[in-house]
Amino acid sequence: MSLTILGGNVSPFVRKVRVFCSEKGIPYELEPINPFAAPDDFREVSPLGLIPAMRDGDRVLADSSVICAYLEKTRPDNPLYPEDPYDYGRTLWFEEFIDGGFVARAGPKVFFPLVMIPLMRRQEPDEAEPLRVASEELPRFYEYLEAEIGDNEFFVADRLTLADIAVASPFVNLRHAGVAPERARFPKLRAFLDRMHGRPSFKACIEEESPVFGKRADLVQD
Ligand SMILES: N[C@@H](CCC(=O)N[C@@H](CS)C(=O)NCC(=O)O)C(=O)O
Repeated sequence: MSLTILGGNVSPFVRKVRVFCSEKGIPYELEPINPFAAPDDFREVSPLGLIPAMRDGDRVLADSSVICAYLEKTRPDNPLYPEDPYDYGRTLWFEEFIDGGFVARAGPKVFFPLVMIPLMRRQEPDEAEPLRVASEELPRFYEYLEAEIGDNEFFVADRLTLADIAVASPFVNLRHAGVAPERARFPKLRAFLDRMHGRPSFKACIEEESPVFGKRADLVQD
């Protein structure tokens, strides 16, 4: 069956699914959808009106977590969910920590005001509040991730899983916004992000997005 992912490339949730497909070797097409100006029939595929959604032959599904879970069952090669029940649970936990906790703050409070609103309104960003959030509210998420990655290469089961993809994805948005965890304070998290963003799966997304969304990326201190 031919797989289509519906959504805009700069969404961390769309990127999560695209990287997941790429790491598993699943071919797909990306159908660009702007969720804020979606065609009328988009809600038939995504009843909440959110991206990503997916078409697989005549099957449709929405939500990045749902889509990844479905793809793992229908295309089991190169598994990205661990077999062990606790490792499996921890993989889902990291996905939730990021999607439900971190992105809920970093997206609307940092990425949108620094990147999306200026692009849409063709104006310079008002930096004060998003940079305050970045320096005062995001570090507690970094602290947890720094402790959890420790000296490991991956978050769970000593191998690449959906947990690593879910964690690394929204940090691409932060990088586009010129924001990253301070290397001196969060060296293990930064090294993890460098490794993940250097994988061909993430690199392809970053190279595709950067010309439009990555104008502030040079502000990130290396
Ligand atoms: N839980 C959903 C979240 C999807 C989501 O929030 N997508 C955003 C883009 S990053 C969206 O479609 N926003 C449009 C809106 O809020 O109307 C998932 O994992 O797919």
